[in-house]
Amino acid sequence: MSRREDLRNVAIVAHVDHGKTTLVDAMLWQSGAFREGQDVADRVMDSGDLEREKGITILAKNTSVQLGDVKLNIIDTPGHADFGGEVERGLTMVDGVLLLVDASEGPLPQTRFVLRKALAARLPVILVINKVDRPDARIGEVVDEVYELFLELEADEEQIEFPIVYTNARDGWASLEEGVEGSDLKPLMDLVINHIPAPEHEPDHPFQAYVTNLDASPYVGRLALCRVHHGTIRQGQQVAWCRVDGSIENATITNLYITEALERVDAQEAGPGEIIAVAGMPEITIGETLADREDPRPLPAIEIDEPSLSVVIGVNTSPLAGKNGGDKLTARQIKQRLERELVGNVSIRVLDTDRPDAWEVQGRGELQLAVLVETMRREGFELTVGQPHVVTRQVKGRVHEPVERLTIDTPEEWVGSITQILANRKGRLENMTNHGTGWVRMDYLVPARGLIGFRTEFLTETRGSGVMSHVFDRWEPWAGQIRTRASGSLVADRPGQTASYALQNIEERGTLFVGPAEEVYEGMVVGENTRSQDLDVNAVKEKHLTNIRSSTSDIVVRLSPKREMSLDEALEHVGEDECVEVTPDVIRMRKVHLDKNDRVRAARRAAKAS
Ligand SMILES: Nc1nc2c(ncn2[C@@H]2O[C@H](COP(=O)(O)OP(=O)(O)OP(=O)(O)O)[C@@H](O)[C@H]2O)c(=O)[nH]1
Ligand SMILES: [Mg+2]
Repeated sequence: MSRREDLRNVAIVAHVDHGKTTLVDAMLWQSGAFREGQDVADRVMDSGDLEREKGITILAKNTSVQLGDVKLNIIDTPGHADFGGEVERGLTMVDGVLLLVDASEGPLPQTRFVLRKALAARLPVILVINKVDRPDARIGEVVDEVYELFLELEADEEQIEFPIVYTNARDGWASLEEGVEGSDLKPLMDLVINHIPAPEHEPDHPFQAYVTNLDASPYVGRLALCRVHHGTIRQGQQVAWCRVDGSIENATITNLYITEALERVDAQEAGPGEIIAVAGMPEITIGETLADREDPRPLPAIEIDEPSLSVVIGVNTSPLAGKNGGDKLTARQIKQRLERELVGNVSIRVLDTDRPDAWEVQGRGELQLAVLVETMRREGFELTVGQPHVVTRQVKGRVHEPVERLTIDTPEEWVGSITQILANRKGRLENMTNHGTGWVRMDYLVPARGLIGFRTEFLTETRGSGVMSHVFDRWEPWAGQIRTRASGSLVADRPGQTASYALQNIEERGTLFVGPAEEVYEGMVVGENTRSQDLDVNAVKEKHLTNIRSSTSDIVVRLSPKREMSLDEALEHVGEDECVEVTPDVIRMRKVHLDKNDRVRAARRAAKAS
């Protein structure tokens, strides 16, 4: 085996918001990737529209910095559990990881997930304790918790001997000693070069590169992002393209790029260990291998975790379809768009349903599916999206369902009520730690089903102060019936424009999702009923006019502000017999069956079936 001592490939992995992208930013600045005074956005790697809006990373991206003679390729991965597929793929490109842990929050569910994957791939780990500047930092405890996590994940001795570095990514410094402030990130960069192994390759091995990601260029079309494992590739070269279906085709590398800081630059050739982007194969997809024409050796496909949640996405069937800004309304357009998504997004699946205008889309979680729907909505699609369901599978003849690991941080006073709610949702308390700060951390295993709609209830219960996160953990036998939402819906009983007077009466029943002068239709959910059953309401009734007509009487009506629901919230909220109408302008919740009689009939059928 030979080593490329002039190269290092590392991925940054962590729970959401622990500071990965901020650290990459600081590394880019300090390695001179930008000119002094250059206008660079904060967290420049989070370049997608939705990424900037939500303040989270959604797609893994690679960048590089030059440290003396060594080129360091860095893969910034998303920390949100729903995008775990991106992390799993990112890990196949690198020779080690920086495991980032927030100095106050400590290891959380996604920390466990990414560490488990890194250990399984036998990648060396550098522990980065970030945000050491936080006033509530508890560095010593957090380090202990990380050791415990390694033990729980059955790391062997070699793996447990990881170096630790303490950082303040926001101010851009690292230190090898706890409690000692550093001046720059050099200690971290040196550690990376010394501890992360240089890429290894066999000098006589025929060329082999593995496709782990896709991108598109307006000039050359589809780009395949690959890690070269062995051999060298040149611009214009003929290669064997080993496809996922097992076939092997000839292809020409029309363009070859490597990454320098944030730029993709033309390269004449690239050698073993390098991360490259190539063009020339419009249908290339993730998991394929580029190999030597004379001696093609495909690499085995990476196994990534199965989807655990599904939603049905179909054409907008509401009476207001086409009136809210959408220009992509047909089943054919939706189908083509979903097929396109499949190409670059290996952690989702699309299945046919018994309807020609709706498809079942499976993914890792509500946010991942919501991001897809949100992206489509911005492209001008109108859709009907059903309630999320868990994906089940048969194991030894028994139905199994996904179980999630849930971590909750909450002020002490709400522990009782949260325990109660999670017991109803079939959660099992695994561990409870009282930090002595008035806050308690609880670790649960809960069927994924039990978490649908939980976030809203949890936030209401803790007056918005609680923090929760969860990630897929295992498959377990079906846990039996779970009743998730305690409240019913307030359902409009006729179409028209909402009137303040009518809404004022309805408001006494619960919370409104609509304000005055909004278009509604029969079967649309206009609010949440405090009671558990649904209630049909007239939201368009005008005040009965008296003889003396007062034009101001309507204005005097004071309504509490309606509850605005984002797409993810709406998806969490809707019940079994409800769905979400998604258009570029508005998001509405509605009954699957809009007509009252149909609804009653469907409910009777459902009751009989269960
Ligand atoms: N106090 C403090 N805040 C930090 C530090 N590093 C990052 N942050 C803040 O933490 C927040 C999240 O930072 P990101 O870099 O987006 O975190 P991330 O890990 O990339 O998040 P995801 O990609 O969504 O998983 C931002 O508001 C940062 O400013 C730090 O060292 N100290
Ligand atoms: Mg990030």
